Amino acid sequence: MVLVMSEEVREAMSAGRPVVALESTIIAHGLPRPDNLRVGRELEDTVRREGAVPATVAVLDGRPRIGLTKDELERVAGEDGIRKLSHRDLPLAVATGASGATTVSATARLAALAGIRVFATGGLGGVHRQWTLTQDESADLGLLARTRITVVCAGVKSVLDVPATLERLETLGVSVAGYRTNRFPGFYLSDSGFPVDWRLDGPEQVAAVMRAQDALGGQESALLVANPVPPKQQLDPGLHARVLAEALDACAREGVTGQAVTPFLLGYLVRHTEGASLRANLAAVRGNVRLAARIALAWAGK
Ligand code: PSU
Ligand code: MN
Repeated sequence: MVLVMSEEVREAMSAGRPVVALESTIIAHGLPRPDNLRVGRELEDTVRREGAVPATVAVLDGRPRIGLTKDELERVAGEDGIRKLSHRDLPLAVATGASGATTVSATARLAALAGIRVFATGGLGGVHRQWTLTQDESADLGLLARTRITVVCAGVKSVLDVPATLERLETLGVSVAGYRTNRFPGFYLSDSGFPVDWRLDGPEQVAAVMRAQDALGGQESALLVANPVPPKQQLDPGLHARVLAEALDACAREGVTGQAVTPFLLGYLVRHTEGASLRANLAAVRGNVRLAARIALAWAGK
């Protein structure tokens, strides 16, 4: 087996106990140092407090890891040159012995390979604004169209073209539901301004949808549970709109492209909102991790 599972994850999996996969790109490239290490640990502890086992995913020295030790998490958070790995990068990283943090697409792929069904992140990747010029669409979408996993997220990142991303999710056949809301969440914002067709109101109901996916068969697609950041903890919408417009300008002006676009925009927002975007991002991720643990418990029948 090419995967290396931590002892904690291996034991939980073999006992049928609830496990939640966590991505590592948010730690290595989505959050500023040194806060990122503390957040990585805190998210793992949140999963444990809810009664599930965290499986933070990354690739170290060419070995895909499902669940990290303390030292391994430190490497992901602090190592210079740690790469950002999308699912297409996995064979290259494995064969060349590279180390990298995994995006939603790579984490979902490895988690599914390990038999983990529930996964928490902040905001998904999607269709970037200016898609007609750049064709920049995150690999997250295509991968989730063919991976049977439940992803708890605060919608898609608000730096993206949200309505275009919702259309793509529909075309690709990815099931999407709001968690206790009929509005699609907007990552830093509780409401993206767009509706969502389905609403789920509890972990048991989410688990029932997962069972229905399996019973119906067909395309091995994901279920997105879109869980909004609480309105009191969201980024001020006016500030968000203003700073995001500046960030998009700066991104175009500086010629940032490819994998660097998302970290550039998120970093710009952190610096130009005096950390308010970071606080909203963290509030969203914390809520998602907690909900994912509860869904994993319901799924495991605990
Ligand atoms: N959510 C966050 N912060 C992040 C990301 C998600 O709160 O940094 C990461 C995820 O790993 C996601 C990636 O898969 O950004 C998308 O990058 P791209 O747009 O290059 O596909
Ligand atoms: Mn991209």
